[in-house]
Formats: sequence, structure tokens, C-alpha cells
Amino acid sequence: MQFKVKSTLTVLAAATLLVACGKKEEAAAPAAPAAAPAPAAAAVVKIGHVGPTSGAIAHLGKDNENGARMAIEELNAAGVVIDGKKVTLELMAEDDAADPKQGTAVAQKLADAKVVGVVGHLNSGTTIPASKIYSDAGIPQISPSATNPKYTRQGFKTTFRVVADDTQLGGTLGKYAVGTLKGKAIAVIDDRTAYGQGVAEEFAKAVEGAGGKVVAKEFTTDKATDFNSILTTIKGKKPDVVFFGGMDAVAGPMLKQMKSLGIKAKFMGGDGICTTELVKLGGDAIADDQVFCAEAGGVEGEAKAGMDEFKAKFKSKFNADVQVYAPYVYDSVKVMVAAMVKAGSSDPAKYLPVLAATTDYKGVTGPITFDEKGDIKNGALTLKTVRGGQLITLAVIR
Ligand code: ABU
Repeated sequence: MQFKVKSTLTVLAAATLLVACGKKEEAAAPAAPAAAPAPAAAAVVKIGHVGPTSGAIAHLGKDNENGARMAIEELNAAGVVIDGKKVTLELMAEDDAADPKQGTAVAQKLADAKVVGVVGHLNSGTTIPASKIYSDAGIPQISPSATNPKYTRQGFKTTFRVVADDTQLGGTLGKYAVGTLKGKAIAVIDDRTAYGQGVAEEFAKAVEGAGGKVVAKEFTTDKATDFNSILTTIKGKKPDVVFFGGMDAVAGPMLKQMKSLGIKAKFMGGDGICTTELVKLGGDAIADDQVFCAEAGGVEGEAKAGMDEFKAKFKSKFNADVQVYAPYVYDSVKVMVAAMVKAGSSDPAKYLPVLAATTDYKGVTGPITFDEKGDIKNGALTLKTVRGGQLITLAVIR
């Protein structure tokens, strides 16, 4: 009688059968017990993150990427179980250098790598063209910082945003310039990017709607360093307020050149300048209560404790202060993974409707509920000024 011995259990069964047959002496010596089978490796779920980690606003790209790393590490440490199986989350972090062409190239790379979701990009100018690639591939995308309204108005089911948009941002700042800062003559500059131009247009509309006058409209680029020509033109119009639609890397040197030219106007901008880096870049060219800006989100009251705790953990982990959007990236990753867990699947087609139906997710940036376009419902703005070399919160506005 021949037995195929494949495992300890088979050996025991064979021996038992031989004993029963009275032929124990004929059985082959049992093989050494096989080692217990290794536990199956947890399936890997790949999530993409994109921001400019090179170039003039690399500090913002790294801030965002660190927010994603922190979320992924915490989730893996706590253990993520999808459909009863433990999974390991893997971050695929890419650099788009804030360049629309590089943005679409890395979007295609992530789609080809079969990421199941993307958090990013940081800039509207890269987020919008990349969103078509993710939409075509059926990959959910959450932007933690791109504020141009067009992003979620293209009819794509895959686009989500956890911050307020430029309509709210530019509109609120325009009313503030006239109503609170008492600006009558207001100059507007933009950097010709999808964000800068868009937020400047919304600001100018709101200024005129509130009874202020836009006395100059000038533009520069997101790479410029010399603003003497446009600032000299603006100086001749004697503005009370200068608004800049663009990022901190340009606003810092612009503020220095305003000081050199003796322009004492208030300086306003959107979330792109509302960063800890602006305070460093502007240095002593920034007088107290001269600069006003708004982050496109915010928490108040009891919810502030969660945000403060996040900022303290971030500082101890990365030895850096949050610039502006790291907490929004962190929440974006967590809300995306929560949808996978709830759907019992990391298949984008299966968890996308669950993500879209997200209601009152409790993030460190406040509650997240998406509207029918994928925008955050009831988004807040945090109005800030620079005082004593610090960004100070003036108000959270809804
Ligand atoms: N929202 C400010 C920076 C990102 C962007 O929209 O381009």
C-alpha cells in the first residue's frame, strides 16, 4: 500500500490507517513535521500623493507629502482591515514641480502603477489637467489645497476637495478689504496661474461689489523675482490695499520690493501666501497688521484641540512647523481609507460611491461632508494677519 505523505496531518492519518490494517511495520518512517505555513503577506494597497517637492514652493510640497506620510504610517500602525483582510498601505509620492506638464506625466505614472486613489495635487494648475487622467482611469482624487472652482466643475465623478474654493476665498477677502480694512483704492496683481488669476478675479469682483475701486490690475509669473516695474506703476495709483493672487515664494520678495519703493499699503492674498514660510521670506519688510490672508479651511472651539494636537505631532515627527495644508492632506488620506474600509474594498469602482457619500467624517480639519460636485460642504476660511513675526488667526469665517 502506498501513501503520498504531504503534511503532518496526512502522515498521522496514514499511520492510523496502517495501524487499523495491522500493517504498521510496513509504513514508511514519517517525514519530519512540515513547518507551519507562513501567514499570507498582507495585500498592498497603493495610494498616490502628488505635490511640488522641487522648485520654488518645494517647502509646501514637502509639507503636504509629510501630511500623507503621517496618515499612512498611523493607519498601518493601527492596522487596516478591508473585507476581513489586513492590508498594508503604501504611499507612492510624486513630484510635479508645480508644472502642469509634469503634473499630467506623474498622473499617468500613478494610473499605470494602479494606485487606488490619489491625494493631490497641490496647485490648481496641475490638479485640473491631472484630474482628467484620474477620471479616465476611474481613480478617486482628493485635492487638499487646489482652490480653483473649475476642478470640481468638470463633471468628473472622481474629483473631491476638502478645502473651500476661490469663489469663497476671493469673495470673502474682497469684502474684508473694503468693509474692514476700509480700502477705497485697491491694486490687484496675479501670477497668471490657474490659482493666482482665478482668486484675483474673484477678489476684484467682490471689491467692486462692496463699493471699492480697483485702481490697477497687473500681472507677473510664478517664477518672477523682480517686480519693480509693476510696483512702480501701482505706486502711482496710491492704493490702500495691494492684493496678490499667487504663492508665498513670489509674495515674499514682492513685499521686500514694496518696502524699498516706500509702498505702505496693506498687502492681501489667499491661501497660497498664508504660510509660515511667508513670514520668513518677507522678514522685516512685513509690518505688524500689514499682511492679511486666508487659509481655505479652519476649525474653532473644541475642534481646535485636534488641530493643535496634529500640529504638535507633526512638529515632533518632522522637526518642522505645518506650512498650511499638511492637516488637509492627512485628513484626505484618512477619509479615503475610511471609505475603502466601509465599502469592504479598495477597488476604486466599489469604494468611490462610498467616498462620495461621506457625511460628517470627523477630521482634524473639521467635519467632512462632500456635496454633489465633490466639494466640501460648509467649508470654512481662517483669516490671518502677521503680527510680531507670527501668523495670527483673526477669525474663522463660514
Ligand atoms: N490654493 C492655493 C494653492 C494651490 C492652488 O490652488 O494652486
